[in-house]
Amino acid sequence: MAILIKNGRVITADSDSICDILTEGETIAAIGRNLPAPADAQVIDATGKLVLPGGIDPHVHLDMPFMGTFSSDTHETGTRAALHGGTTTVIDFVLQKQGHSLREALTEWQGRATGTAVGDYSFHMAVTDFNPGTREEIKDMVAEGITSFKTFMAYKGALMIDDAQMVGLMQEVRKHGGLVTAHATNGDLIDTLIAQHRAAGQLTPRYHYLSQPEVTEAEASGRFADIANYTGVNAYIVHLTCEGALNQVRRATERNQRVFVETCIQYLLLDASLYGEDFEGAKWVMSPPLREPKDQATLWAGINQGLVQVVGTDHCPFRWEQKQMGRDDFSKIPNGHPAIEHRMELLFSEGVMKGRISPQRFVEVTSTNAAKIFGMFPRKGTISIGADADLVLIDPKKKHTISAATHHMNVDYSAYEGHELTGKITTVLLRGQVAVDAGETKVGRGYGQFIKRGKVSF
Ligand code: DUC
Ligand code: ZN
Ligand code: ZN
Ligand code: ZN
Repeated sequence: MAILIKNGRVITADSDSICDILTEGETIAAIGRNLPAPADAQVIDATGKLVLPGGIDPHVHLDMPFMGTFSSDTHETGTRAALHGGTTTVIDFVLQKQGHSLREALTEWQGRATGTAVGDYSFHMAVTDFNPGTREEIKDMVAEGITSFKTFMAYKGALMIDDAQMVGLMQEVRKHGGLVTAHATNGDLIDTLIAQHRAAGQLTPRYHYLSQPEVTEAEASGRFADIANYTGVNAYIVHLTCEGALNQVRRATERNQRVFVETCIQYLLLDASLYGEDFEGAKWVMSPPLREPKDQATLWAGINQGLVQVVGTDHCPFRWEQKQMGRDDFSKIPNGHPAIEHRMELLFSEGVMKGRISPQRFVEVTSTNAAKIFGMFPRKGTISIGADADLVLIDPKKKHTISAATHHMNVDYSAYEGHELTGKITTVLLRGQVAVDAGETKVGRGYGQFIKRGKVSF
């Protein structure tokens, strides 16, 4: 089966030209002007549209047991929604249970994702209990194509590791050529502030935000960078939100250390004014919380300075009824918000169409950089001969409005309800198949494949 995409403006991280793309089977077979259509080819006219590499969201939590419930998108519903928004590959988090092995956790996640995912997926391994047994399993995970290891510097008692475990993990991961990532916030400091607010009867969602001030993130980001520098491991900070934390990364670059940085779409576009006096703010209770306009400005600048390489989502949706678990106590609100479906269109509209970032920068931060950092390049993350035919067509002029009434995520509210966007994704290909066209899903449950990953190639 071949598909010929004609006359699109084809954009990669290092090129921008009007041309045709021919796919053959699952991959790209030819790129050029006036390519002839093979007899069996489906022809798609992309005149006036942008053609981009399929999006990669390296930070999603699907069907994840967390804070006494499960995130509400399964691997099926979450990857389907992702496809509608041009994200063809996601990297989901496997969570080791403290006192248990990495293998047990991996088997559990494989059980939920295998044969159900609609879009392509991979896994990070979250190491929540680093001990002599876990140490032995690191090489096994790398052999499985799981080359990135997530750490939590917060959520004590469930997910957090201490600095002793962090050093040990980094040393082991370095030996095997992997990458260590961190949810870099100071868990002890946050837990103290939470306890103080609860003791004072300050229980609304706004106190979630006030329990995680900038210092909690800046301190942990600096500590993570320092320990990574000492061990020499490849390091990546997930969901970085604020100026203080990015300044720690800037400081690391001054000693010629490279620390990769991901921010998430919400930290660029939303701010803490959403945490009002009532419970409505629970929609945006996530960790870290939304920040200030000055932090948004720092993050946009960080993208253009090359300090922030990736824009993900930390997609971790909970239905409104699940959010009610924290109706009387902000610390019990399941942390997370839905975004997997709208990352690309939001960033395109607010970033590219408003002139904050170039189309090529857009491709870098939504796809190419994640493919390189997480060991999937050039199979994923670019448009080149032999690469997977994962392609996104955007009509840059088409306007639309985000609403829970029309989204595909399994959650009954939208964090971006009523946001008006310019630029609509019209067609998405995944491995040479039309996966989404004009709002309709064209591939089914189980079409998504597990993507084995290699080493950093950034
Ligand atoms: N933050 C969230 O908001 N949800 C999932 C985990 C996390 O770190
Ligand atoms: Zn080893
Ligand atoms: Zn996190
Ligand atoms: Zn997360």
